[in-house]
Amino acid sequence: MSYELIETNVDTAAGVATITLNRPEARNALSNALMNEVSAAVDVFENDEDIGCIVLTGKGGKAFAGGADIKEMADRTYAQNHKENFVTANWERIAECRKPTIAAVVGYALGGGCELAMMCDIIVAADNAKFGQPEINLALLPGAGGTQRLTRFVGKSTAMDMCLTGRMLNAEEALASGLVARIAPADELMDLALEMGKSIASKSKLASMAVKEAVNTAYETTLSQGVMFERKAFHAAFSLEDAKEGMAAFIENRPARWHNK
Ligand code: DAK
Repeated sequence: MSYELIETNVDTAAGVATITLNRPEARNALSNALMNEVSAAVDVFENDEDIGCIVLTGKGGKAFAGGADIKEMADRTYAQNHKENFVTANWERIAECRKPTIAAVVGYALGGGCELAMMCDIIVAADNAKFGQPEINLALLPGAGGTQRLTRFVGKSTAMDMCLTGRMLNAEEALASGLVARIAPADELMDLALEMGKSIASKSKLASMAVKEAVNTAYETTLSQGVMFERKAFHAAFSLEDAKEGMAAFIENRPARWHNK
């Protein structure tokens, strides 16, 4: 598959695929065409049995993504948004990916860029990262889940601060608030993300998918319903050959060999 606005790379031995947003001259602004390519790449990697984790990053060192492409959006009308239901599937595709995803954020993750990072399962950030929802400065508001996901990550007060004033969180603040899982110097971030991806991909892929589904359920339901979901998933895990293998390998004091069954 060939792309114009993203680059993809697969480390077959590690089981990790990387998608790199590739419009550095526009701070990787998320045009519709670019998002279509991201979506297509996720389709490919989700269906590739050898891939256990997808890393999403941005090229150029200055931005993960500066947001949706403002130049492309500027002439849209309410009627057009309403008619076309301007929440196109390509924006939610990464959130719907069943395999684990990591956003590796160097520089700015603003507006749709922050929203795209939050659609991934884990965010890791360079020490120069800046997260923000500055749509208010355009007299807009976040349109790809920002008000909802950010509030769940950082709480109401910080989400309101960011969305109402446009203030950005730096990497340390993002780490402290729980938006980000780990931070690293900018030139070491991809190594960290790929190492995490390799670690995730080295586990049973079916078990990873079950974990992802269960953690995400915490965002969609009450505690007791979520615990019930987890219990059912836990019970079902015993039907996996991999779970039998994992426990046998522990008892026999040897490395496990996953068959993803
Ligand atoms: N869109 C288009 N072009 C952008 C851009 C963007 N979001 N961000 C940067 N660029 C372009 C700049 O226009 C400039 O282009 P030229 O002038 O060279 O042609 C080039 O990238 C370099 O930008 P700067 O000179 O500004 O670079 P700096 O490093 O000084 O600053 C920056 C980088 C990212 C801090 C700054 O460019 C900036 O503030 N950008 C805008 C940030 C912003 O307001 N983001 C929110 C956009 S609204 C939805 C899905 C998503 C969304 C909504 C709905 N649906 C599916 C319904 C999301 C909305 C948004 O993200």
